[in-house]
Formats: sequence, C-alpha cells, structure tokens
Amino acid sequence: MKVGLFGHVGAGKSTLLRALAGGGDAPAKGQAAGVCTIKVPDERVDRLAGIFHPKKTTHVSITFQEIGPGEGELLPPETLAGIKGVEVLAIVLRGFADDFHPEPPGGLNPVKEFRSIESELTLSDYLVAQKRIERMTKEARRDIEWTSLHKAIAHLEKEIPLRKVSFSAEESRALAGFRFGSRLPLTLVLNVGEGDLSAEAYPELSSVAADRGVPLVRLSAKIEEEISQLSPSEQADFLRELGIRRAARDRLVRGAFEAMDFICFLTVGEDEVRAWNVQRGTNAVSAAGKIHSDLEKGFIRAEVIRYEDFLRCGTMAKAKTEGKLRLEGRDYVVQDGDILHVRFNV
Ligand SMILES: Nc1nc2c(ncn2[C@@H]2O[C@H](COP(=O)(O)OP(=O)(O)OP(=O)(O)O)[C@@H](O)[C@H]2O)c(=O)[nH]1
Ligand SMILES: [Mg+2]
Repeated sequence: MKVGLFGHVGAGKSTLLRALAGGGDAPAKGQAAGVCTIKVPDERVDRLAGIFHPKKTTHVSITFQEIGPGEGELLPPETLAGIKGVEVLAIVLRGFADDFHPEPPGGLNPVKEFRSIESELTLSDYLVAQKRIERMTKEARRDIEWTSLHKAIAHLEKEIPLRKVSFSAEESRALAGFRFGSRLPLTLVLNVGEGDLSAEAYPELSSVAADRGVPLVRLSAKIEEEISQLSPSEQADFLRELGIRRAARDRLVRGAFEAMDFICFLTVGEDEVRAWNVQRGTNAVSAAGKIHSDLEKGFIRAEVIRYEDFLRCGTMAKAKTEGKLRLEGRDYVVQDGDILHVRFNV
C-alpha cells in the first residue's frame, strides 16, 4: 500500500517521514520528495512466527511518500503526478508554532487548511473532467466514460469530493485512468505542538473529520522524530512519560488501514508466516488470488480458523478436534484475523 503525505509548506511532512523511517536522512527542504517503506507492526504475525519457526516471516508493508507542497490556487503538475501514484492521502495539517516557526498571519487554522486542500483537489479534478468532456463532445462520444464523467462533474461542481460519490463497478473502471485526487481515501494528521499532546487541541477538527468520515491522527512530528531515534525499550518509557499510547507509526498505519477499509488475514506454515491486506468484504476466492493466481483459478475450499482460536488450541490438530477449523467456500467473506489455508487444484 502506498500512502502520500500531503500538505502545505512547513506542515511537518518531512519531519513525520523521518519519524516513520526511524531516524536517518530524509530530504531537506526543496529537495526531491522522500519515500520510506515500513513493515506494518502486527503482533499476530510475530506470535505465529514464534510457533511455526518459518523460514520466512512477512508483514504487510506500507510505503509513505512525501508529496507537496500544495499551496496556491492550483496544484502544480509535479504535485498532481505524486498524488496519482498513491492509494491513500495522509493530509498533514499544521497545528504547532514555536520561536523558529511563528504562527502565520491570521493564526494557525488546521480546519481551514484542510478545507483549502480539499477544494484544491476537487477543483483540479473538475478541470480534468471538464477538459475530457469537451474533447469527447467534439468526437461525439457517448459511452460509459462520458456518462461517468458527467456524474463526476455534477458533484465536483458542487465541490463534493469524488470520495463521497458511489460509482458502480463499471463506472469505476471507466474513470480509473483519470486517478482523480478527490476520490482517494483520506486520513488526517494534525501535527500539534509539544505542549498540546495531552489536551485535545483544535476540537473543531475532530468534528470535521467525523463529519467527513475520515480518521484523524494527532501527533507531534518533532517528538515522534526524537522517539524514533531511541532504542525500543527507551521508546516505550518515553511514550509512557508523555502519555502517548502508541507511536505515530502505529497510529498512522491504522489510519491508513481505516481509510482504505483494509483488514488482514494470515497464512501460516513451515515455509512462511505472512499477513495479507485486503479490502473488507473480500471473499475467500479473491483472497486466495492475492496469495497466488493459481490458488484463485483452482480454488476448491478454504480452511479457516480464527487467530485467537488457534492460539487457544495451540495446534491445528487440536483446533480440528474442537471444531474450530472450518471449511469455507468461495463466497465466504474473509474476516480480520482469519488464518487461511487454501485447498486448490490446477
Ligand atoms: N515545534 C515543532 N516544530 C516542528 C514540528 N514538526 C515540524 N516542525 C518544524 O517545522 C519545520 C518544517 O517541517 P518540515 O517537516 O520540513 O515540513 P514539510 O511539510 O516537509 O515542509 P515542505 O517540504 O517545505 O513543504 C521544520 O523546521 C521542523 O523542524 C513539530 O511537531 N513541532
Ligand atoms: Mg518537506
């Protein structure tokens, strides 16, 4: 999964990226946009690896990429190009000020900042759709792309981001090539000052996030960067001292998962213990296809056991005698924490 860190100049994107990368060098101001790939922390994978001692253990991985800045009337082409390459946007909003970074004229206003970014994305999509419609009109094309674009532009005109519009599978396919920015799932990141970590600074932003149905992560990028440079045990102590329950990395990953509506299922064995991410509602046969196309083509059944049930039983054999190992068909909807073993025949 690829997450774009997007936001206004100086919101703290690079600082956050360094925190996610666990220290090290990230691009300085004005240099090429930085990227970092991290393993999604998952205790279930670690515990299963402890039981199966596999040759290989694989976590889900997420790539974070800095995109930006997004300031001004229109998004510059290089910013748009960055947005097109990601699956989720994490919008970093500035909520801190100190001696070196004084408040801008008019004061800090993360809600306003978010609204302006949202309308930039919507406007940019509007222009793309409009241009394409003009072209299609000249060519007298009236296909599914044409009707889908009209549906899109009717909402964009009212400044409704495409994220909020439900398109049929056919319409989605017709629009996929445009990679509209306002269609991307969002997570908001409020970068607060060190003193605002415990208090709920900018409560209005919580209402806006709830209203939009997008996750909101509150953090101090600067503190998180400092934490990321400590040893794991020091990190735990420091987090406890500051009253932070989880490091930014965990919370941002969660936010991205929530925005994408992703769940994780697991596969186990002597060769590999692995976590896989799929969209909630994915059926067993599509989940099998994520592992390997042969498993989808030759799918017979999936043996499924809940992670918790397996831990309680300790072995697959015991789980079977206790009736915890189920046989499921192609249409079974995979749940978060399912351990899957696909029976197939090709
Ligand atoms: N006090 C404080 N300063 C911060 C925090 N986060 C970032 N800064 C500072 O704000 C400045 C800008 O941060 P960056 O991370 O470079 O911001 P950016 O969003 O990458 O900025 P551009 O790449 O120029 O768009 C740096 O000097 C940071 O040290 C924070 O949580 N608290
Ligand atoms: Mg930067």
